[in-house]
Amino acid sequence: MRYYLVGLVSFSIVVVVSAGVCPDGWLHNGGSCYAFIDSEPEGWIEAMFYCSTVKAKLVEVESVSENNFLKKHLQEIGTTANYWIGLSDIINEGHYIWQTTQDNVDFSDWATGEPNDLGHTEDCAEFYHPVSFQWNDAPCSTKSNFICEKSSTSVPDVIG
Ligand code: MMA
Ligand code: CA
Repeated sequence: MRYYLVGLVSFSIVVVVSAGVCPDGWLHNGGSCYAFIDSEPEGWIEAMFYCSTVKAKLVEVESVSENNFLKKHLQEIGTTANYWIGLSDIINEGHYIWQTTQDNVDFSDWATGEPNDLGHTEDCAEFYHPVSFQWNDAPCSTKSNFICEKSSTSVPDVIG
């Protein structure tokens, strides 16, 4: 008597990365999640710290499409408030950089005449409501709304 064990194991796993997922209350766009914080206006440094506590950064706006998405949302919610972004020359006057990543400013959307460092008191950048949310420099101690940004998590989806 002979026994033959014929094993045929066949499997295929196709992993497809589905659309990014954001925590509840965060908006998804282009690989990032955004939280618009309007319940507790903060100075710019406190806004930086708040975002770090939710494992995010004060928003860094690095492209036309990202800028348009954020400005469009601000227009849609009808706010008249200004919103801090993560851009400042607080460390090195006259040299604006994105402060969480220390990235240079390749893309910018300053309003005409900005940044003007009015009264030598303005080192922090914001989406500025009076000029359709183009960017303005303002005193970092001003209590304003702000936007936190973090990467969206991609969820692997086994489909076969
Ligand atoms: C305000 C203040 C400044 C800004 C100017 C623009 C009067 O000051 O928001 O930061 O540069 O307006 O006119
Ligand atoms: Ca200004």
